[in-house]
Amino acid sequence: MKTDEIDDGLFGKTDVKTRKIITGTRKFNMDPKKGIEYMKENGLLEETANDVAQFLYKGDGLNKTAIGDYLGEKKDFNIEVMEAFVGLHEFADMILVQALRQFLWSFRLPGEAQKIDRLMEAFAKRYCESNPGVFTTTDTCYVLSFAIIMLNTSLHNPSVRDKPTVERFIDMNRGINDGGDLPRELLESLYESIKKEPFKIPDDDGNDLTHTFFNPDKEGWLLKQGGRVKNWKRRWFILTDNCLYYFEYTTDKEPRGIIPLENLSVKCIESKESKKSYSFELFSADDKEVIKACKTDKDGKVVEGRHQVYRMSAATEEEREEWIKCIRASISKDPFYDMLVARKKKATHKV
Ligand code: 4IP
Repeated sequence: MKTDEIDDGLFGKTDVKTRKIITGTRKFNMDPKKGIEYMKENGLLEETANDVAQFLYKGDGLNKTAIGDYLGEKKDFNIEVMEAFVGLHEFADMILVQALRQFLWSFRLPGEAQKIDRLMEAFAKRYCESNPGVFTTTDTCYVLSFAIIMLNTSLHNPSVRDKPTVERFIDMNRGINDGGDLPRELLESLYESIKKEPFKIPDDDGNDLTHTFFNPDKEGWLLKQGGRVKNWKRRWFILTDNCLYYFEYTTDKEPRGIIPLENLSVKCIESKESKKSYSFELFSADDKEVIKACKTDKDGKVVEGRHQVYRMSAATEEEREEWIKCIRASISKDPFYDMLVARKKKATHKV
């Protein structure tokens, strides 16, 4: 029967195509570059950045971490695709939080500082083009976007106890509109939106935006060994803003010591090397040097620390692992903070 034959033919053809799409999607999710190559070779995608961007934007069956990895690559073609991808987002008449929600839902933001920077720069540019007159410069939009993401962490991460008020949020963003202030109503509406509803991010594997790349904040009791006198003291430690603060009591306002983590590394210490169990150590590349840190001496004076290494001991293996993980995350996000600080200075004219 003729009709059946045609149907069969079409069906057969579609089947092959569908199978190829499924294979391409699987390949993409395992290795984005290979997936795209496969799609191109099989005529499922054209060679243009626009076509690839459309495919990623549609995202059928694609893993959002893989999309983020592909978009974050530094190669010229990937950057072109990334720009086209950002251009497919419609942000006109959206307040910044809405636009950010939409954008951060379309792929998983990669963890590397340079990649985050490129993607967020493109986002800020697109938002400003679609909403002329809201911000004076792209830098303002960029800086405010991160202020919002950090606000999301502070308001919704249970380990951050000190929840910022709307007034603090407004204060933190003073001067970022090319040296001037943003309208109060705008900042209030952004604050309220985040307070009411935290960001949702794709592929939720427990690492949502309140945990990844910002404030892997942690606090808790640890034993700390002295610098010159090697005795052990129980201290309350707080990890925040790439610094470790330690206090005598949880309620103390002033820390006994502050250890900036910049240029330091952390490692696990085997029990045979330390009298204390579950120990770990902060050390610098040059282990003969004294680590840059400050402490309060017996008379209450702030003096420089005298440690070549800082050795700490946790109560359990899990606690030790958690501290090491959080300290490492805090150290590795550092270049990103530097970039953000530089941009904020530009936006507030403090360069
Ligand atoms: C002190 O011993 C404490 O362990 C201090 O810790 C430590 O300073 C001192 O190291 C060490 O001598 P005593 O209490 O017996 O004097 P904390 O300040 O937490 O009480 P760090 O630098 O570890 O804070 P040195 O390097 O100052 O001697």
